[in-house]
Amino acid sequence: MLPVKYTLKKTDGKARLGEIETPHGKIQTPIFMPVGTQATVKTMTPEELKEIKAEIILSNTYHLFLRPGDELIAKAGGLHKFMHWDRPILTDSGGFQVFSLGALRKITEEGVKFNSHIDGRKLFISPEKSIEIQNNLGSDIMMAFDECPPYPAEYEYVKQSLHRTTRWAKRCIDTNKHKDRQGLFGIVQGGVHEDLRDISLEELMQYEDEFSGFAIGGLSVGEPKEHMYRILDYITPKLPENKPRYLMGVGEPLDILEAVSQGIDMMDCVLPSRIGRHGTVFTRTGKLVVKNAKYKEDFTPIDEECDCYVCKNYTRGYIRHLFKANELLGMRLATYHNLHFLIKMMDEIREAIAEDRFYEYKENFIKKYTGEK
Ligand code: PRF
Ligand code: ZN
Repeated sequence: MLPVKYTLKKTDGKARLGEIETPHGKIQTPIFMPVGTQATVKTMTPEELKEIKAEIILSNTYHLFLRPGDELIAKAGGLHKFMHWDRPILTDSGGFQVFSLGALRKITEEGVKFNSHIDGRKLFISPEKSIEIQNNLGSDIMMAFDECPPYPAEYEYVKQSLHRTTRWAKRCIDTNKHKDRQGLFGIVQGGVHEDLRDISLEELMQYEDEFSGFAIGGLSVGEPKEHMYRILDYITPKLPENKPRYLMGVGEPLDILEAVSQGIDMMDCVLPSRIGRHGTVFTRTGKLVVKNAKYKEDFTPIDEECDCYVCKNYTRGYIRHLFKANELLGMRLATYHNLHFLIKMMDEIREAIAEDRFYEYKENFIKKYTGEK
């Protein structure tokens, strides 16, 4: 029996309402997962994450392996205990982070050699090593160690790379020593090519029974939006119906709506917290740069329609002042509101699917968000 179980509760078109059971509790899908790269969702305490109803967070193998080290975290009793978060955690495998951070890296069949972005140390991560680290962290959901080719990339390269990702996935399955308490997701690659996406999925399906879910990787890496939407439309409906479907690294409200309408169940992105720390906030009528001078004497909340702690108690003018004065509270308030915005949006999406009006919800949201008449 796999430790992570998916129940499909209802569909509305291709959109899915479901529930995922993990060793640290249940989560309702479709869901957005805040990112806590360094064993912390930047600026947020776990209590605050619970206040905004975060159900699961994501963390990173690559960063925690480099610092403080997965063995130290194992000594502390695992990642949940170490960071004081008792709800589900998903860990990314390190593949993507090695490729996007390590300037100097060498990929071979065995794994990836790279230099630490912190102190330049020569390091090596293989599929086996990635799973050993994730086993030490004790996450509920582990990701297979994959290669995410850049965009653009040669067709032949993407093809060779996806075959290697399949071989690596098998090695990940064989290494997992906590099959009873840590689920493993396979990652479909293949870039912007339909035929390559088919091959990747078909190869991974040899191990269907060993995977607790399937992710779509290799998107949102700089390709035009139409490519991402085309591939999502093409491949998502082909993923197994009885397992969660996770689109990696996507968190723009409009992309979330598109992904859900193709049948995606899980998403994550650093975007809401990152833009928040730089003074940009989501509102129902689009993003707003609260740092801008035009909000100097604006004593209304970030978003009139938002019922979060920040919008109930603070004004744009005050938050702008905090950013201008380089006060840390500005970053905290903006992050809090942005994460609340996406989590609330997912709540509304689930309610809309339950009531067979998701596509109407999507259309209304887009109209308002983009200012279309
Ligand atoms: N692979 C892994 N993590 C990821 C990606 C991927 O392709 C992406 C692509 N958007 C984000 N995070 N392992
Ligand atoms: Zn708010």
